[in-house]
Amino acid sequence: MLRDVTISRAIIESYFHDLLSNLELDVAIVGAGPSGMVAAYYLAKGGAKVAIFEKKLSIGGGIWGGAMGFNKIVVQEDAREILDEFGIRYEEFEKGYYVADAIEVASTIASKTVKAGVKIFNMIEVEDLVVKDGKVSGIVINWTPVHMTGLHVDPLTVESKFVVDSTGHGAQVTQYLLKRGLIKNIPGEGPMWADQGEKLTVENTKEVFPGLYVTGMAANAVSGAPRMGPIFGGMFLSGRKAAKEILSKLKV
Ligand code: 48H
Repeated sequence: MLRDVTISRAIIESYFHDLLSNLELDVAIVGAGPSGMVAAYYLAKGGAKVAIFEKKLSIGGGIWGGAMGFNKIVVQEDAREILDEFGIRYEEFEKGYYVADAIEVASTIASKTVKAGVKIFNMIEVEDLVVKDGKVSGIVINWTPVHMTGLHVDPLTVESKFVVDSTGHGAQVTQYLLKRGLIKNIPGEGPMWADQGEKLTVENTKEVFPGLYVTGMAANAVSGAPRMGPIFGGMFLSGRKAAKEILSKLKV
């Protein structure tokens, strides 16, 4: 006979084992959108200990709805090799424009990222940063429902050598540094210009404060670069660039 309490014990023990073993990380990624998951995938493949903290119940960020709910995304030539790396199918619409199914993109990236060794914690919001001696050295986490209900409940802390702000349009994690006066300004993203937006997303993927990287739309918001609409190559390339740079710093 199945015992209800054994089911509960299995979940509690397994979950808290994962939480305890991810309290000290090489890299804590905030946000399980395309740029955050791709960064985590390449970091894990490179041997880093990495976890993603996602405030929503679902992972995938802005991938699922494609554009206006038409669940297709476009990827340009430069990023096609990342679709290939993940084994995501696509069709060439015109030379240099590849179209993929948003559901396949989100689910495949998520699956490969988890299987590469990344632990994804959903329903956990990063509500602040740990900053010591002028360097970001961890994240401050709380249950998303605590934030939603406005309950006064203190958070917990995760230590990490690097934090990646992959929170999308709001650059929510970098905002915590702005609020504390540790960085000067976050201009926010500019109006739509796909070509420039894509190039600048990758260019602006960088360490914006010691220990803190920005990827994807957060990189655009922090640098005031244009948005680009439903083309996702820049998000993938941004995640891969952050992973590459962080891996080389971890090795040093
Ligand atoms: C935990 C958090 C927190 C927090 C937010 O928006 P995303 O998909 O982010 P990107 O940058 O990887 O991809 C952007 C892309 O989806 C997009 O919006 C594009 C290309 N837009 C172009 C345009 O012109 O509009 O994912 C960010 C994730 C989400 O899942 C959030 O829930 C999560 O971050 N998040 N998680 N703690 N404080 N803040």
